[in-house]
Amino acid sequence: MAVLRTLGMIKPDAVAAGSTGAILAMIEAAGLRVVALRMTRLARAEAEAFYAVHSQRGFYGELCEFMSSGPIVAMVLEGPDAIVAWRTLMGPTDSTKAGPDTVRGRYGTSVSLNAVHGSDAPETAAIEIPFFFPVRELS
Ligand code: IDP
Ligand code: MG
Repeated sequence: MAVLRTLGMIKPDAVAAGSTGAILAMIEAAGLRVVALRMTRLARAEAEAFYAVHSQRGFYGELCEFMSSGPIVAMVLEGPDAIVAWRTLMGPTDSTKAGPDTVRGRYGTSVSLNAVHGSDAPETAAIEIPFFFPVRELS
């Protein structure tokens, strides 16, 4: 398995709930290495740009409103097959269908308020990582 990097986010619902530390503990316990980390906020226009791929979906407005509603934690995670490893740990998009050992199963509440984000492919990670982190922060 190749060592890869992926972009993760702890979304406004989970940050507001005080679940940031518990989610980071799950990430580290799973053997993913945190190589960059920042608490920040997305302006509405930044959320729209980050999720532009979903702009034609019915939930796009709701999604961008949610993602710009409060602080988020952005991070770069590294490890063997990190993109799949992080999405497996996250669980499925719909938190109500996520297992108890997944982040969304523990900290998400619905299909929209689902606690975390993860890149879905190497090409996506290659766009999403520099959205948040300059190269000098990624050593
Ligand atoms: P993912 O985060 O599991 O990759 P995507 O399909 O890429 O899921 O959707 C991006 C985000 O949009 C989801 O994480 C969730 O917050 C929101 N979302 C997805 N589907 C729905 C829906 O049917 N209703 C409301 N929000 C949704
Ligand atoms: Mg996605």
